[in-house]
Amino acid sequence: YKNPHYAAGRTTMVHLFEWKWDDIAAECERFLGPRGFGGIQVSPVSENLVLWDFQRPWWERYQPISYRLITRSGNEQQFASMVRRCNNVGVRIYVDAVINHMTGTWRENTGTGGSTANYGQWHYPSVPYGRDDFNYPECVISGSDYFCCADRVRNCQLNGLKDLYQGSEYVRTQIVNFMNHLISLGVAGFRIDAAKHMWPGDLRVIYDRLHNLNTAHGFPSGARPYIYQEVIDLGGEAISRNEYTPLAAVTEFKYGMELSRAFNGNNLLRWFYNWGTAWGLLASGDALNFIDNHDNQRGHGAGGDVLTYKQPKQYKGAIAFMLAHPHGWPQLMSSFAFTNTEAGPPMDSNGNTISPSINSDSSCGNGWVCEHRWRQIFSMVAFRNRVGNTALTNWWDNNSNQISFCRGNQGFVAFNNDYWDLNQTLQTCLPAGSYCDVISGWKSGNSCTGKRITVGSDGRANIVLGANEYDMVLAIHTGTESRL
Ligand code: QV4
Ligand code: CA
Repeated sequence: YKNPHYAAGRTTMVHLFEWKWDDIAAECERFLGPRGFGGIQVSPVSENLVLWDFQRPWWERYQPISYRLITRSGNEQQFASMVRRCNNVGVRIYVDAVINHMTGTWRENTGTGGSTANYGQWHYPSVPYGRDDFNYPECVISGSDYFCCADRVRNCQLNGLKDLYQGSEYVRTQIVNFMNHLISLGVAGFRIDAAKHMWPGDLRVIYDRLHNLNTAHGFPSGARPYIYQEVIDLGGEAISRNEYTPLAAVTEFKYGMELSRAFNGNNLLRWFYNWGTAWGLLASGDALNFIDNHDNQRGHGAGGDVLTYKQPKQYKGAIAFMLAHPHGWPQLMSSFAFTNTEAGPPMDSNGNTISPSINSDSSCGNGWVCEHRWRQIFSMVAFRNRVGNTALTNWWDNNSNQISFCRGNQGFVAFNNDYWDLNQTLQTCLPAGSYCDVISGWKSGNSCTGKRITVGSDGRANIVLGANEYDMVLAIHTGTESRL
């Protein structure tokens, strides 16, 4: 369950938060496929409660009312067509599976596909679920429960969301059928929402009943779904993520927190010379790494204090470090712009999501940030694909916030988060030649629109990164996008 089953040479997934299925299919064909992205995490696919009381917040999608595939992102036919079109261009789809609970409010009881529920009666006729399928008697998880009481974290309600009893054979069957239906449609795996709130033993039973990935979508025979479990474990809680790593991969919240702290100027980049398990990170193969996610970019979940698109220079620095560094499987965030932390995606007065528009410079409009279309970010996806499994070597630092390192003889990256310039002759490990920096610009014919770096026969090159430059990163690599 720890292999993302990316198409050959691909390494990175992006969370297209709240995107519609038709728009994702188009984005696979026009951008993500050609640019070498490995996959996409999509927002929850199961029918959810419509919450006009809260002006259709983004979080209504975490309140399932049935397992019908009909949401603001589209219907089942649109979902199936998206998966097919994305797989056809080498981009995998991972579904955010909300299987811990159902809805959490009694004021509204209609779903995005017209299903109804009776929250007070534990009644979800479109599955169907009834009272016996939920943990009972009811209790709600409190803040202190996380530190004392693993059983309450798993058997009580997260935010009052009706808590399913995964120990039941009937409940397991409904969940497994839902997930196997998605596998038959060609998805490559799942994010397990709120995994901490489910018993590892129950999850193991569910995972082991999942079908192999669909060979008609290009997966090798016998391939198991990629599963990454959402467990926020920053230490000190009753539940440890180590209870989940024997099952499948786990979301690594420490990754973005530590890098955000450093790129925010609250820790020195020099200390990252041994970034990895020495810092308490999960083993590389267990980790789904990211800087921000849809929760912590807006103060939900593990909370704020992470870099987001709102601090672009530091954010691009942290993302570049993640993509240049060999540890773990990276995930990028692609957001809609927000000031209100509860607000849903750009929508019309009927609550229909407004599609991103694509500007002439390839950026997005209509309120969509599309971080994945920022050149400094998608160029580093290509960098990571290029350097593959090569080792990190030739770490250099100035005892402060200027660092550089090589990835084998394939790639070189430098960072300057000091308030003074970097101007040094450094070992790039690359074959002698002329390269275009893929951060300040791109290769255009035989010239560079940004910096040109000349690597000598000893592999060394003069590297300049001014403290006041637009970006704090410089990256060069072998392969057509960089080498002249
Ligand atoms: C409110 C009260 C409750 C009360 C309840 C009764 O706060 O005390 O019991 O009403 O009706 C929303 C509201 C929340 C409301 C709840 C039920 O914000 O105030 O409870 O709905 O109506 C997202 C949002 C939540 C949202 C939820 C459901 O973040 O705010 O709750 O969706 O719509 C922990 C977990 C971790 C979790 C994280 C947020 O360990 O697993 O909190 N992260 C995942 C998702 C996240 C999602 C959920 C889990 C739930 O990433 O996006 O929560 O599916 O750290
Ligand atoms: Ca639970």
